[in-house]
Amino acid sequence: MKFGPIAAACLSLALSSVAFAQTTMKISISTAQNSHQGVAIDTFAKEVEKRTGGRYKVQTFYNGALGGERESIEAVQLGTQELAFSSTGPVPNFVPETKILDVPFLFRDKAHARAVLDGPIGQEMLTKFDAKGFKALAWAENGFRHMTNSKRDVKVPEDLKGLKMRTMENPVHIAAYKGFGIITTPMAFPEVFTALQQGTVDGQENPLPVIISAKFDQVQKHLSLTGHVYSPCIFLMNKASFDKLSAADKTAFLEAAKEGTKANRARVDEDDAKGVADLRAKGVTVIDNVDKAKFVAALAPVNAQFEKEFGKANLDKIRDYK
Ligand code: EAX
Repeated sequence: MKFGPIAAACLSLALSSVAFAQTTMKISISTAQNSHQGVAIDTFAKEVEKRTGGRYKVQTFYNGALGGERESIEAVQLGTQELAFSSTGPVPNFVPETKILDVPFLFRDKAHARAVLDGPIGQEMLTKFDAKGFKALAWAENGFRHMTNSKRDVKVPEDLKGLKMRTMENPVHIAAYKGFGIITTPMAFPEVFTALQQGTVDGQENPLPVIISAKFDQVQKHLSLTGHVYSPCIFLMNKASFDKLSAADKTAFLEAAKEGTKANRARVDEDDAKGVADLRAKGVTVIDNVDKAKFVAALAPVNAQFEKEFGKANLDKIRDYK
């Protein structure tokens, strides 16, 4: 069929008006695209575009391109960035109710942590974000955090004494690590590799997926599988941006986040399964038989503080959750 010039003009106008119907939003992470966090936002972005019929497109940014986690969360709260995917490290500065999740040795294993977050305790906690200008779309996962440093093997808590360690900007972590005698330096994640390389700090602590994707084996020779804290991640959206969505699109964003979390958790499991062998092959000394009871005992004074701050009953509710 041949189009006359007028028909062709109408067609191109109609097509271009379809193009105008698409809204682009930004989401950022502080790790590389090839990581458990990268796969989370890539899946999320794909699912949003598919589930909204292309009405929404999510532009993905990696490696702290839009700033560290705290800056990105702040930008989402202000509305200068619609979305962020972040560890809960800096989150207590915005939503203090989440602090309890950072208490060391609170979770038995990933299955326990995922069950708590996906169950009533975690779902109720997501509602606390609304009053602070966020829509928390879904919990996701960073993983169990382990200690790395450039100085020495860490087999017992005493080996931590005097180490200069980078920490997240998280009050619970800072108090706990001081309890080990660590000299703590809170720092945004994008600065960590350089700080380790230059020796500004001796070490840091992160889940295997982060240690691997950030290539910390290039600047850290000692890893101890302390698993001292379980670190969730979270999909956050600016509340006003979420509220403007139609009911169907709200569901699309929430479902897309759930798909992102599924892919994220699968990648954490993959990285955890092969991470130690990979790091050993790269010359990292891995202490994989840490006596956790000794590390728990070393934190007894700090834990007494946490029980006062959060309530023993609330901590036990999480600890005992099946
Ligand atoms: O990308 O700041 C941190 O250590 C967090 O684990 C972050 O998610 C790393």
